[in-house]
Amino acid sequence: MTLPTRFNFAEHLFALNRGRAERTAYIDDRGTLSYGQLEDRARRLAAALKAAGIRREERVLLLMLDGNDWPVSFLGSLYAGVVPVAVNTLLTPDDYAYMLDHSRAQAVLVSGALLPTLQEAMARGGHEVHTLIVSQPTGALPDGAKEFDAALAAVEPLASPVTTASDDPGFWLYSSGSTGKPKGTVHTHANLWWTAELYGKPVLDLTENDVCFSAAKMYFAYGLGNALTFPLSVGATVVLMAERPTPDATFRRWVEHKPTVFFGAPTGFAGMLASPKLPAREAVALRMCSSAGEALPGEIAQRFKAHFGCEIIDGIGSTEMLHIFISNRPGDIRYGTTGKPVDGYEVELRGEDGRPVPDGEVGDLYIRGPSSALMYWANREKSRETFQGGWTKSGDKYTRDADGYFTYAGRSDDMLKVSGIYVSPFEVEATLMQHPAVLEAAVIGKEDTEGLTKTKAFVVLKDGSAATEEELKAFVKERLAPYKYPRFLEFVSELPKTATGKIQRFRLREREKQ
Ligand code: 3SK
Repeated sequence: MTLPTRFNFAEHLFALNRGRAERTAYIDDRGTLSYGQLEDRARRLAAALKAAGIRREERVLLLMLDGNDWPVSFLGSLYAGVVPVAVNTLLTPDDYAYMLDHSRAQAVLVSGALLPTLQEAMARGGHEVHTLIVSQPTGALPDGAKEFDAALAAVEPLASPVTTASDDPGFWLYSSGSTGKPKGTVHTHANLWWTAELYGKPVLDLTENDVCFSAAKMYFAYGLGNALTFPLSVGATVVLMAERPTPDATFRRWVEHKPTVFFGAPTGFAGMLASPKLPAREAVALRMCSSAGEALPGEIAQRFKAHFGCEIIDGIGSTEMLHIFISNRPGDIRYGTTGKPVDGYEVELRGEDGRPVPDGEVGDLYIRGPSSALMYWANREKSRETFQGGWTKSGDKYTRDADGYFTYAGRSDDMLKVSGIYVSPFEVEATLMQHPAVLEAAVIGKEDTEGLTKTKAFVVLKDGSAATEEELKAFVKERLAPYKYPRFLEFVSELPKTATGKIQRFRLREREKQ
C-alpha cells in the first residue's frame, strides 16, 4: 500500500464519495448534510480561509462542539492546505490561551456556545488571531467576527485543493502529559489514510450501509477516526451529538437514528448497563461496538453481549499513533485482553534495559507503524523521548501471553485515565493546594466496583482550618476542566512520604486495594 507524494486527504475523501452526492454523510440535532453538501461547504470554508489571508501551513484553532460544521471545518482547512488544531471543548481559558500562543493560530473556528471562554483566552493577549468564524452564535458577534453560514455564503467553493504532500503536516491534536503543558501532536495527511486502511476498514469491516455514532468527540484521535476518517472512507453515515454522552443522550440517538456501529469507552458502557432506561435489544440496530480509552473489563463486554447480542471490540490506540494499533477482532475476542497487534503495526514490550521481555512479563509498550505523528510541535525533548527512530513509546505497560494476546498492566508514568481521558494527578494536587485550607494533597487512581479507574484525592488540612469534601471538589471543578475533579476525597492527618519527603503514592494505592 502506498500513497502518491502529492496527496490531500480532504480531496481524497471528496473524490471517493462523488458518486454518493445525495447520500447522507452527517446527521446532527439540526439536520442532515449530504456528501455533496459536505464537499460544497468544506470547499467554501477553504475559500473563506484563503480570502481571509490564511496561507498554506498556517494553523487555525478548531474549537467546536460535535455537529455538522465540525467536519466542514476540518476538511475545509485540509483542502486549503491550512492546518486545523482540533482542541478539547471542555478546557479553561488558560488552556486555550496557551494553545493559541503555542500554535500561533491565525484564525479560530468556534461554536457560539464556546465563544465566551475563547474570548477570555484571547483577552490575555499573546496570540496572532486575526479571523474569527462563529458557528451557531448565541448572541451578538464580536467586532470583525463572521457567522459561519454567512462566511460560506460569501464565497464560491475553492476550485481545487491547495497542493499538499502526503507527509505534509495536516492537522494537530493536543496530547496531555503528567507534567508540563499539553503537547501539539503533528499528524500528516497520510496518517489519516493509514488509520482507515489498517484499522477502520479491515478490523471494523465498515461499509456504506453503516451508520456510525461515536461517544468520543471528534477532537479526540479516537473520535476523529470513528466519526470522520473511517465512515467517510467507505461512504457511511455518521450521527453527531454536541451534548455530553450520558446514557440518556446516547440511547435517544440509538433509538432515533439506529446506528449500526457505536464507539464508546468502558465507563460509558458501564453507565449504560446500569441505567434503568437501557433500551431493549429490538429497539436498536447495533451490529458492533468498539471500546477504547481504558481497558474494558471482560464482565462489562459479556453483560452487553447478553443484552444486545452485540460484541464490544476492545482496542488501544493513542493520540501519537492516531488510532488503534492493538485490538480484538470480530470473531476473535478474548475478554479482559486488548487483543493482538493490528496488521501493519509492530508492537514490542521492552524491559528497563530496553530489550524485549519474555511472554508473561510486564514491559513498556512501543509501536512501529505508518500513522505515527511527526513530532510534538516545538518540544524537542518530549519528541525525542516519545518518537524513537521509527518506534513510538506509548507510556503504557502491557503483558503478552503465549497466544499473542496483550493485557493492560497500567501506565509507565503517573497519568491516570478516567473515562478514557488523561488526567494528571499533579495538576489536580496543585489545584487542591491552592485552597486556603489545604496543606497538601496526593491523587491516585482507584478502581471502582466495575474495575474502572476513578480519581481519589487524599487531603491534609492546615491546622485549625476546615473544608468539606464537596467544597474541595467544587473548588477543583471551577479551576480545571470539569472532568478532572476527584470523584473520591478523603481527609487524612498525614501523607506517606520517603525520608527525603517525596509522597509515596504507591502506599496510598496499596491501602486502597486492601
Ligand atoms: O485511548 C485510546 O485507546 C485511543 C484510541 C484511539 C485513538 C486514540 C486513543 C487515545
